[in-house]
Parts: sequence; structure tokens; C-alpha cells
Amino acid sequence: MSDKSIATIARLSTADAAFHQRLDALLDWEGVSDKSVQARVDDILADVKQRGDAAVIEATNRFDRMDVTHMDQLRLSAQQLQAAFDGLPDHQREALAVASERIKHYHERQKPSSWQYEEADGTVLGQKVTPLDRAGIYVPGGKAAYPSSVLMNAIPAHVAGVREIVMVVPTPDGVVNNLVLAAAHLAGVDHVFTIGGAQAIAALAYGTQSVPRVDKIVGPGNIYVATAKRAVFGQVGIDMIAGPSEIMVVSDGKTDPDWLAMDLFSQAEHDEDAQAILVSWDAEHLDAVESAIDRLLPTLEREAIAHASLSRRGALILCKDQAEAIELVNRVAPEHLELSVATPETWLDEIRHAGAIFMGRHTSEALGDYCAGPNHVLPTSGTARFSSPLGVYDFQKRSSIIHCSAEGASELGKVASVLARGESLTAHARSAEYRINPE
Ligand code: HSO
Ligand code: ZN
Repeated sequence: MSDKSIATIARLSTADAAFHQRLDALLDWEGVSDKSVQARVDDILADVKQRGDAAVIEATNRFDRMDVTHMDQLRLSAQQLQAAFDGLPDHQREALAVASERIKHYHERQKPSSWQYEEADGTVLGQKVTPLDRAGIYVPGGKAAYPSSVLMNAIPAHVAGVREIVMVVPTPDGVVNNLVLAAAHLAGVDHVFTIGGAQAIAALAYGTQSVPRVDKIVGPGNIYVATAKRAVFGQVGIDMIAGPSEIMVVSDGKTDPDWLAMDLFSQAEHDEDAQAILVSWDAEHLDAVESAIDRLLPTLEREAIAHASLSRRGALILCKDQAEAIELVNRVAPEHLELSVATPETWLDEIRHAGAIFMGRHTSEALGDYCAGPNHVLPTSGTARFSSPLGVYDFQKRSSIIHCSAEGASELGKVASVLARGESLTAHARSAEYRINPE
């Protein structure tokens, strides 16, 4: 039906000789790491480190077109957050509350416990889990200011037991997003500063006269924010450097093509660089989805963004069978995987790499973005090969516990002494030896 010369989305087949090359080209994504961005970010970081609030105020006035003289003008009180929440229309307040409860409930299950065990001689060994003292949450301003992301970042921190949660959100031209503030209220954020960009990351990483220094910074941001996060890593922890959103759908050919087209759009509409891929072994079904894409795309509010994303990085892939589809999934390691098939549970064992797995035709990825419960901050760009969704564990750390009995220290001292002398570290050896059969 569609004219291939102006097709919105690429059609690939695993049977083509050039398939792997074409897939690699589509998957290839590198965030621009521009030298001039790096230099500007370094200047801002150094300035905030040295001059604190004054530098943050100046940068905020310049970049966000504000006109403030004191950090108190860039701070929102708990009462303002509460007022934003109370002022929402009922349906929005209720939806936020339901989402927040479900996200909290899910993340409660992630809470790890401290543990210990005792050896025969009375020595006790264990691991103690401790929440971070302070976490910083970056919330982008403008078109990517997502209240759902405030919930997804702040709730696991809260559940983890973080003592203080500091949120920063730029408000260009002084425009605040009430849903974002209401979400901050619900998620238990303690402080909100209306600052953004590299200056906000610097303030969180180094602390200023007004902004408390945090132990870890989480949350997405533009190239300046990502570059700044990378630069302060080590001084503070960071979550990840997230790439554009991705969705990979595997269909057995029996899901309504309109549903699938809209699922692909749901991530494509995020960003021109977002990636939406559909895989099926049913060629006619792929034709039907392509037609649905062509018909429904013009109905989108964000048609231009979704169109750019699909034509640059989207694909409808014809594969041989289920086994080949699974191979493709594991190779792509997508952020979101929809298994739009009759018995997704029989696939699960073989899916090794995916940020979140949406099982069955009824589970649209959008439900996971907002309210199913699991986190929507997920590994992108193939990093699901080695990393996990944002969770309670990102806001906690572990300490080892060692409590030797006199007898245990005496026995272990002999082993440590031998190993220490083997390393020519005689103070280590003697420290252990003092405790072998002491008087
Ligand atoms: N899909 C995005 C999260 C999001 N979607 C927020 C809607 N709002 C993360 O990949
Ligand atoms: Zn989304």
C-alpha cells in the first residue's frame, strides 16, 4: 500500500545478506560529546564550586531568563508543593495518587535485608544495608518535564530510606509545572530548587550556601546535564547516562496492527532519536502494521517527532521464527520489550537482555511508563546487557561486618600472617599475629 520510495519506516529482513550491517547502523547511537559543550560545562562546574550560590544565580538568570538576586527566590517550600497538589483537578490528583501508591508498593518488594551468620568459633560475618544520606534528583524542564519521572526517581529513594531528597528543576522564564511539583509532594521530596543545567548538577555535587551537597545524582537531562553528571561522577554517585527511549515489539501476527503502530509511536514521540522496532515472522502482518503507521501517524500531536524517529531509527523486521526473534531481542538488549504473543511466559527463560519486559498483547509499554509499578528509568542503548532498572538498590549501599571471637581471630591470624608475609607487608602480618593465642 505504501510507496516504498517515501516509506516512513525501514523494512528489513533477516534473510537479506546486508541485514546485520543495516541493523548495526540503526542501533548505532552515540550521544554527541562536543568539545565546546565540555569546555562550557567545566567552566560552570568550576564557577559553582568556587562561588556557590552567586554562580548558580548568575547562570540561572542567564540561561533560564530569570531575574533573581537570592537563592530563596529559587527555592520552593513544602507548602508550595502541597498547594500544587491540592490545586490539581480531581482526575489528575487521583491518577497521580494511584500511580504513586502502585510504584511504592512495587518498590517495597525490592528492599534488601541486612544479613549475618555465625561460625562455630563464635565469629560473626555479615552485610549491613544503609540508605544514602542525601539524593539529588534532576528533573528536566520544558518539553521533557515528566511528573511520572519525578515519581519514578523519588519513590525508590524514599522507600530506600534516604534521609533527604533534593530535587532540582529548571523553570525557564519562571514557568513552573504544577504536576511536577504535585508529584514531588507525593513522592516525599524534601527540597526543591528551580535551577537546572550544569549549574544545578554542580550545586548538588559540591553543595552551595543554600543547596545541600548530595551523595548521588539521578535523573535524565540534556547534553549539558549529561556532560556535567559525567564530570562530577566520583565526587558523587550517578545513576546512568540515559540515551533516547527505545521499544522493541515482537508480534506473532495476531495483535491488532493499530495497537502495535501506536505502541511504536508511544516511544517514537519522545524524541527524534528514539527507536521503535517491530519484529515478526508474518510478512503480511508487517504490511498491515506499516499501513496502520501511515494512516495513524498524521493523527498524532507529535507527528513530526514520531515521523523523524521512525524514519531515522525505526524498523519493521521480518524474521524466520520465534527462535530468531529471541536472538534479535538479545542482540538489541532493548530498553522496553513487548512480547505481543499468545504465551509470553514460555519465552521468558530465553530473554536475557531487556530493561523491562511487557508480557502479552494487553500490556502496552505506556502502562509501565506511568502506573503499573515497576520503574520507567531503564537501561538504554544496549546497556541492558549489564545494567538494571533504577531501583531501591540504587539508593543504598552495603557495608561488610566482621566480628571475630578470640578463637576466630587466633585461627584466621595464622592464615593472614602467611599471606601478608607473602606480600612482604609485615605490619599486616604482625597485627594479625598479636592476636594468635594472646596471653
Ligand atoms: N518511556 C520513558 C518514560 C516516560 N514516558 C515518561 C512517558 N513519560 C522512559 O523510557
Ligand atoms: Zn514513554
